[in-house]
Order: sequence, then C-alpha cells, then structure tokens
Amino acid sequence: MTVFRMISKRFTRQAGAFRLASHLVTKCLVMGVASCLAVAQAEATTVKIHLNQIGFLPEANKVAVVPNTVGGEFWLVDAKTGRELLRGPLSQAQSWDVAGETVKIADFTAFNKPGHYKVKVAEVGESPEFYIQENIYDPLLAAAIKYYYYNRSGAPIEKEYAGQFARPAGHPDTIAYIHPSAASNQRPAGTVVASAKGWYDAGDYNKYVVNSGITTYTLLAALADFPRLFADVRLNIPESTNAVPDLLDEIMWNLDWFATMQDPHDGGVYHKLTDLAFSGDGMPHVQNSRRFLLQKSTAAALNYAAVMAYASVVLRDYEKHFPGRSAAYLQAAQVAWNWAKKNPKVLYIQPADVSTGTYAKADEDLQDEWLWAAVELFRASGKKTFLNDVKLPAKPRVPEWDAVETLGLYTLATYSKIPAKLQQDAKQLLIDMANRMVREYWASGYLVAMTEEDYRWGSNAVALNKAMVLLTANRVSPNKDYEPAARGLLDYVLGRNPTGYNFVTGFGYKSPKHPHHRLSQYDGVVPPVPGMLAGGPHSGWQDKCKYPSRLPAKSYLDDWCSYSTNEVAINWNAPLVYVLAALRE
Ligand code: 9MR
Repeated sequence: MTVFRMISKRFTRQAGAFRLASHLVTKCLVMGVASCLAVAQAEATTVKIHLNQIGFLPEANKVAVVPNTVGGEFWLVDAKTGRELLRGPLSQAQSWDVAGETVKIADFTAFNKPGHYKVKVAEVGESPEFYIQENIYDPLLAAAIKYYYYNRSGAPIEKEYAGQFARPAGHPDTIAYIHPSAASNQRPAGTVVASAKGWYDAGDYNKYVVNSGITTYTLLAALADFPRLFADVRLNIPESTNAVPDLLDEIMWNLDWFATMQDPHDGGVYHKLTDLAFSGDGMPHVQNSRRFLLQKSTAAALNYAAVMAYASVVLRDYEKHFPGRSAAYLQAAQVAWNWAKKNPKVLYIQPADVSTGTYAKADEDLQDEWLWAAVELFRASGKKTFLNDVKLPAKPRVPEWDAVETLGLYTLATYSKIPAKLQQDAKQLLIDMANRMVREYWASGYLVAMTEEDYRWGSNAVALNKAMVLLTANRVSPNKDYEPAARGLLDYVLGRNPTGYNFVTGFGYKSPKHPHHRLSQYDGVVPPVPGMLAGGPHSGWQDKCKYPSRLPAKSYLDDWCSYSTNEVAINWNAPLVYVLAALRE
C-alpha cells in the first residue's frame, strides 16, 4: 500500500500541477457547475455521434461512436470556427447487441493538441462540443465528492458552501429507537440510541451499513492510492480550513456515524438506521418520522470490520488530527469480527413493519464478506491467524454492495506483507477478470466492456467498478489494453453510450435533470445537485415508468419516477471518484 505523508494545505495549494484545475474547481463550486464548463451547452436530442462529453486528456485514447454510415471518413473540427483540423478513416462497422446497433469508430487518439472541438461525419452530423485539455476531469472529480457533503444527515448545508443548494439540517438522529428486531438484554426494544451524522444513502434519507461500507472503503482507497492528488483537492466544505485533505474530512463525517452502528455491549452491528417506510415528499428538515436501528446481521458486522480495519490503517497517518481514532477503529473491527465468529450466518430479514431498502439477499453465503474482513483485519493488525480464514473465490465478481470478495483481492494483490503464493493467486484472479473485460471491450461496437449481465440496477457503477478492476490489474501486471479499457468505461458513463446522456448531473452536453433524489426534487432549485452519477440503464423495469426501449443499454429514463435507472447513490459515486482520480492524467 502506498505510504503517504501529510502535506500542509498551504504548501500544496501552491503546487503547480493542480493550479489550473483548482481554479476551475473553485469557479465550479461557487458559480454553479453549469457555468463552469464551457462544454455545457443547450440540451439537444438529435445528436447521433456519441463521445465523452467532458473531453479528453491530450495523451489519452480518444474515440467517438458513429452510426453505421456509408461514408468512411470523419473530421475533427474546431468547435467555434468549424475549421477542419484532422481527417481520419472510420473503422469497419461492428454491432453491439445490448444497444441493438451497428456502429463505426472515429479514433482521433493521435491528435493531442489542447483545444475545443467537435467530430463531424458528412452523412450524420456533428458530435457535442468537447475539450482536449490537461486536468479536464478535475471539476468533475471535486463535484463527485462534494455530492457527499450535500447528502449529509444532521448538518445544515450552508450557503457559504452550497450556494443555491443550501438547506436546513435534517435527521439529527440523536434519538433513534432500537427496533424489536434488534432488541437485546442491554438494549431492549424502544431503547434510545444516538446515531448522528453519516450520509443519506441515495434518493432516500436512510442510512444502511453495508452500502455505506463499500462506499467508505472505496473513498478511503482513493485517498490512500492518490494521496498527493487529494492533499490538493479542495471542496469548499466547513472543514476545508483544517489541515487534512477535504476528502478525508468528508469520509470522517460518515465514519462518525458508522461507528455508532456497533452495539457496544456485544460488538454486533445493526444492519441499518431507517424510517419504517420510505418517506414521502419534502426536504430533510420537514421530516419527523421516528427512526429505528434494525436487526444485527453477520453481513453488517463483517462489512463494518473490513471498513473499520481499513480506516484504522489510513488514519495512522493522521494520528495528530484524529488522536486515538486509528486504534479505536481497529479495536471496533476486531470486536465486530468476534461477534461474527459467534454468529456466522445471521442474515438480515426485513421485519413485517419495515419497508425501506433491505441491502440483503435471501441466498447470501457471506463467503465474500468473510474474505474481505479477514484480509483487512490482517493488514490492520498484522495477525497472521486472520489469513486462515481466507479462501479465494473461484470466480470473483465485480464489486457491488452484495459482492465484496474482489475488494479483498485488491488488498491481497497489492499489500506487501501478503504471503507470496497467496498474493500470486490473488493477482492471477484479477488478471483473469481484467482479460475477460478486455475481450468484452474489443467485442463491443462501442469499445465498452459492458455485457448484458452488467445491465442491472446501478449499471453505471458496474461500469466504474469494472474500471477499478482493470486499473488494479494494471498496477500488479501492466498490460497495454487495461488502461484503454478502463478509460472506455469512464467515457461510457460520460457520454459514449447509446442514450446520448452524460450520466453525471450538471456536466456535459446532456445530463440527467430529474434524478430520483429527494434533495434535488424538493429543494425548489431547477438544476439537480451537481456531481451525481445516475444509476443507469437496464431493462429490469422495476418501477412504474414507461421506458423508451427494451434494449438493456437504452432502457433509461431521466424522470423522477425512474428509481431503478435514475436514482443516485453513495455507492455509485464512489467508484466515479476513484476512477477519475486514477485517470486524471
Ligand atoms: O442498489 C440496490 C440494488 O442493487 C437493488 O437491486 C435495489 C432493490 O433492492 O436496491 C438498491 O438500493 C436502494 C436501497 O435499497 C434504498 N436506497 C436507494 C438504493 C438505490 O436505489
């Protein structure tokens, strides 16, 4: 793991590399995102050429997807003057079943001069405008993190930091009740417990341990893997003047809540803190339902153990700023693990009077949670016995809230103290996964490693978690295709997809305007909160909306009603943050 040093903010603020970007970021956060990007244009629906609507780094792969035209050429033109700058051949046509399309690729990777451009094809038309520029993703990266600030539970979101998105505090959660499903001798049903702070999960106002866990872990990994970058990323949040990276300040807001989800009497972890039912209309401060701590589960305990163990490792470098926290988190992780050992298969079962999200599946075997927690506890404590519990999976899955074994593989493959054979086997599993994704990348007309099975609830986060697998594989075993395939997935969520949307609010040519996000829906402000990744297309049709297409990659609707494709969620923004950090240069 990367060893990182504390660098004072005053010093790093002057560091050259991030200067232009910080300037853009500040403008973006103060004036509103729409005005900060020159690429923001009037929404149009007729564009047929799809590409990353934010733009490209000068040295990166650059492609646009063009319908299957009879012509064989494309032009790169200056966005303002229309002057032709490059003429290139379109590729052979290739199909992509999930989109029901046959398309050609315009590859202008060789063109690396910074500027403002469009791609043009005679029989088809023009692409949205885009930039080729250093630091092009920095405003997006800052906004993707700032989303967590807007989603804080128990904090007034102040004008100084939030502009038009300011709002009074809601859900203090200083009073939460032990639900009968969570009752114990020391904490019988109805006991009042304080469980303040944390982030709202998504479009709803509830807080769920397993989803909060994978989110926090991914953000901690971003901080730990790119410490120099995050020493410089400034978010204009209330803690911005202290001496730690703003990303860590934001993570601590959630960890403060996360810590309260452990029962101090036995070490077990409550599965969630929610209302009994999803709340109706309105901003957080008008909500007044009772909130409950729900049943303890083994998944929550192991997830909590993994995250707290990793947090204890990351916080070793911040002992001065958060004294005692690293040791306390390791202790909390160990105690949660002990509880799980005594209660190895307690699945969360939704009580009859509760209807908020379950974040649980009936057929869970929990092997993935055991692996992840054991690996993180080994890294945090150095105790070899934890490795006795590590059983490598036969076919590791792309990380998701209910599939966490690959998070364990990341550590097994990269941490220097893992025994050689185990490390080699873990690396090989990641390499096999990445190689499969590279095959998917080449096989898709859009050059995007997405297949039919990836189109489920939160498909955009599936794309970005796949990018994280590719990037980690590239770290442990460099391969010329891994980074382009990862970039292809980032390009995909930012516009190189058949819906014509860049899926991050407030950015690009066409982005979601009506996400299923109560804060954006009821704040009286026209644009949604910026920097949020919509869940993305899939043809499950798990709500009551009418979708434009049954094709998995096109079944998306920018409407409040579409909670299955147009909700936003903390676990979806986290891999966006990681991938943007990894691919920003
Ligand atoms: O992300 C979750 C997805 O994998 C499930 O299929 C879906 C239905 O159970 O729930 C999603 O999570 C939602 C959670 O239950 C409540 N808050 C909003 C989450 C995102 O839609």
